[in-house]
Amino acid sequence: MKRTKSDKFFKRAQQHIPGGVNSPVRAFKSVGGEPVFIKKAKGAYLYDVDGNKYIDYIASWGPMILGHAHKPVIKAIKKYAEYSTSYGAPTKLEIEMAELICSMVPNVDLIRMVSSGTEACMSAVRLARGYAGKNKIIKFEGNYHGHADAFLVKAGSGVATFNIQSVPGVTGGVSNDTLTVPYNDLEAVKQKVAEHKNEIAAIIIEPVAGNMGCILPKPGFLEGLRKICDEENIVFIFDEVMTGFRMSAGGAQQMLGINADLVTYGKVIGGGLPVGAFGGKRKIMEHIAPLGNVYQAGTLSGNPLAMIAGYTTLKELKDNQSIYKELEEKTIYLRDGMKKVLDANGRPYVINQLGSMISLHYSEQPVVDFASASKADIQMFNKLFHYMLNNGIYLPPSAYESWFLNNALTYEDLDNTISVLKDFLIEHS
Ligand code: KE4
Repeated sequence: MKRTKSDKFFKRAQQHIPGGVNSPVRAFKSVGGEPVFIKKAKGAYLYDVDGNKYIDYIASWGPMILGHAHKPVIKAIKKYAEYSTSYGAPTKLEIEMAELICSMVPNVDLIRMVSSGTEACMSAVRLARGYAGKNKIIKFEGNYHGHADAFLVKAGSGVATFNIQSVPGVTGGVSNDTLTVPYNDLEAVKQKVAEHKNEIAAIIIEPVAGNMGCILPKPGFLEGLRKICDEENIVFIFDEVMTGFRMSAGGAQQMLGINADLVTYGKVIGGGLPVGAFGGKRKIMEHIAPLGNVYQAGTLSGNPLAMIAGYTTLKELKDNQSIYKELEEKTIYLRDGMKKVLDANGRPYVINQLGSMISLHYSEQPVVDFASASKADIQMFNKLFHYMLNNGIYLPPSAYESWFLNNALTYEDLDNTISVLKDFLIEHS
């Protein structure tokens, strides 16, 4: 597959952009090779600057759940762009967005808009600390909550991809207040809580992990965390930046039947424009400025174009919840098709899937936490990544990422993907 223009753009990009990219995971550092520069996208397909077409399993790392350039979203953005792009003053649109979200997700009385998932998670943790009057937080190895200092301790996504054990610039003072335990290990959490009695303000978790590949919570794990938080007066934060509005209209809280105290959102909530949000119980959210003294702010929070893109996306998801069933059926079809060719090939593998989140690991053991995800054959994944890319299928460029399906994918696209996997396995058996 010819990618001469991409290669040329990558060389030029590195003149003025660190690593030639504006987010590290895009750089192909872990899978090797050079990134593809995208010219446009439509539905389930990306088109690069050399005119190559790819079936898209990244969906911009989650947001494009309805497919790229979804007509109602584009139409709404074009309309609102005529009214100017930002005011820095409250608008009716922000009220409608907050009302829509609170009507879709359980257990959120008040919600604050921000411009990224990092901002949402960072603000939720500050709020939990301000509300509880305690300093430490527990996060899980391999979970990624954005690049705020407190989260860059044994994080997933790009931090795991680049195997960065400790991030320069994150001070000991900050990392001392971030306690980490293995995902799915309830006993380890109980022990950590006992070691730090009355010091822990919050437990923050990806209720379905997506930043070390897709990893499901074991039965009873989240329920056990809920019980610990109730008993120990700890704020339970669901990081639903990835799962929110993707697992179901009500996100993981609704799908898994667990109530968090605070929930963070991103990705789908903005329909591809920069939006994050954090929300939860009134008694906690009332500590956020200007109601309370936990300060949080943002010039472009609630930006009208981002709001209308997100509102249009969420409204379609709320009014057509069959989309979630369609997406899950497509993901299960892909899972079962891949299983069939992988079983025929005989090489050990694990596929984790829930809803429209899925990941493939070349592993002989179940992948239930960061340690087991790291033991998988990463090199084999990297070979698969490039084989797929050269055959017009764009997977996330890291073994430590979930794949994201969008509802514009057809069963023909899925069959194509399964067939290319089969060819790969024949060539690499
Ligand atoms: P952003 O600040 O990138 O909008 O969101 C941070 C974040 C928070 N929480 C979860 C569960 C997330 O998955 C993310 C961001 N996800 C990564 C992909 N795994 C973003 C891709 C990137 O870093 O470019």
